[in-house]
Amino acid sequence: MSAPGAQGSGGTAGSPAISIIVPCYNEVANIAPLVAKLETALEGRHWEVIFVDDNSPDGTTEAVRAQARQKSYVRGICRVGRRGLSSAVIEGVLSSSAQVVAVMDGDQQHDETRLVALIDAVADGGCDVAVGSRHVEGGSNAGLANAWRHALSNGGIWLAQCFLPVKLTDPMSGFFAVRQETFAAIAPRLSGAGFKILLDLLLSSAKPLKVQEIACGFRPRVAGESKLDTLVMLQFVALLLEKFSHGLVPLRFVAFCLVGLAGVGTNFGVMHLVRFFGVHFSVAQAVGTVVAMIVNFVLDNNFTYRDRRLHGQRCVWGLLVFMLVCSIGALANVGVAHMMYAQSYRLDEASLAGAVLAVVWNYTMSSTLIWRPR
Ligand SMILES: Nc1nc2c(ncn2[C@@H]2O[C@H](COP(=O)(O)OP(=O)(O)O)[C@@H](O)[C@H]2O)c(=O)[nH]1
Ligand SMILES: [Mg+2]
Repeated sequence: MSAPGAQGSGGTAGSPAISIIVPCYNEVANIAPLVAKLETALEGRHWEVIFVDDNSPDGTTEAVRAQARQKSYVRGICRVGRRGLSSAVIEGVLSSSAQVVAVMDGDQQHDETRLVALIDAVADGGCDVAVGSRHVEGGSNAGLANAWRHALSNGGIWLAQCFLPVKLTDPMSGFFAVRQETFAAIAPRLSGAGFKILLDLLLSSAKPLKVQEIACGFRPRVAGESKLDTLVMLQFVALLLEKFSHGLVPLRFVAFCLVGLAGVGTNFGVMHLVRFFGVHFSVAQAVGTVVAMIVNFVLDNNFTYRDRRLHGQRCVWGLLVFMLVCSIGALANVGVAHMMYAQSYRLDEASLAGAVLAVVWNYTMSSTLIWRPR
């Protein structure tokens, strides 16, 4: 089989044989240099690059459009009111009609000179996914910002390897190639949350994917900032949990429960603070509950449902509905616990059953009434 997109084989009519999918958020200074690098790396191939930008405030969208106006092989998808690396990649890949897609970061950290090797490894039929690895001989992760990032990366790799059905030295890599139809077939089962789309792909495939690793360097960032934060790390752990439980524990539910725990802590802290000023327990507890609900709403709006975040008036309306939903949840909690206790269940069993019911109720209502999928 000849290389995909080689001139004379793929021709230049119709869609390109290769799509490079680049998720990007606030990468304005990196767009034009990356396109120039791709032009050199993929010379002689019939390719396109698809930037998937989440309406970055720094002008990334305009930078992509400026390139696309001049170059037919540059395309851009701009998502409004959405955030997320993995979901951006999914939409980019699904918008492609190429034979092979390659995913890479938009900050020039991935070594574009390895693209051809990744693409050809997949197109030759030798593997389902070719992964740019920083941990096979010849690879390097020297571009990680500091010792903390190295430790995080190594810890994440170790954790991911415990769950993976295939042997892989760098499951956290964001640089890989795969046949478009392979990705599209797995897409409905992908979790789509967080940063780790390769891991999501490998864990979501019905049959283990054949993987080949290709040594690859990882450069330091030259412009812009990393978007990896605590939430992204939590999303990574939740992704593993979701996949390990075969979808029984959805990622969003794990996040919702974690936020709920923060709410319990808030309620407790505020109640004690208010009591400190000599206020009656019932009043102090009521103040603690209201503050906890507001804190929970803000955390859920920014983390759990970050991709469906409410703004402005919808945010105020959402908070009111959230407080109503949680109040009903709390009543149901007390009611069920009381009923079970009256039927001679043990105190902690009754209390746990009430709490579980309330969490499931709050989660279901929040997901359907407040943060509806758009
Ligand atoms: N569309 C989109 N791209 C994102 C988002 N978060 C990160 N990215 C892009 O994903 C790539 C990797 O992110 P980066 O912050 O560099 O991660 P790091 O290399 O692990 O520090 C970069 O091109 C980012 O611009 C997001 O929420 N939406
Ligand atoms: Mg980066």
